[in-house]
Amino acid sequence: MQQTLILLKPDAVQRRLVGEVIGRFEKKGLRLVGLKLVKASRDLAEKHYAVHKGKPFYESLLTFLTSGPTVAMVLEGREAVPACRALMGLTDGAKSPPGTIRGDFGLSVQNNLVHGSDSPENAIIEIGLWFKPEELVSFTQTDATWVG
Ligand code: DAT
Ligand code: MG
Repeated sequence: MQQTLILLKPDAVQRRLVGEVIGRFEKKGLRLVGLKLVKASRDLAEKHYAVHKGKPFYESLLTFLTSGPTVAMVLEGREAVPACRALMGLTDGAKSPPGTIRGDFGLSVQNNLVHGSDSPENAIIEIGLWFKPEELVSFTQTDATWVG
């Protein structure tokens, strides 16, 4: 079963959108297997966004991600990576369609509320950055046969 790393970035926490956003992932049918509140260190933020090192927005992005608490989650389910990316919408909130998290709650590119892994391979790497193996809880959800 596919897993993905989802972050509710500091803007989502500051704007009190944590419950709303987690609710969307839950209602879609994703299974919550890890959840915690983290104030990301510079080191963690650098590792998480290593692929963007050298880009003009990199320093600002790190300042943003380390500016306050982030809710880190591991979600599991069939096609969890693309399913979560679809719920999130496009990177730019202004261009993201209504009905998506970024489309419904923001206009910004940087302050776009959520992070979601972009491939199963990157999900494994990112989960390893944010969670220790013992922090993940594997269980059978009672509606699994209905949700898929
Ligand atoms: P996504 O988060 O949709 O996977 P990404 O991996 O390309 O997008 O970029 C990571 C984050 O960096 C993104 O959520 C917001 C920020 N970002 C991307 N492009 C940007 C830009 N042109 N200006 C400012 N911030 C940007
Ligand atoms: Mg990305």
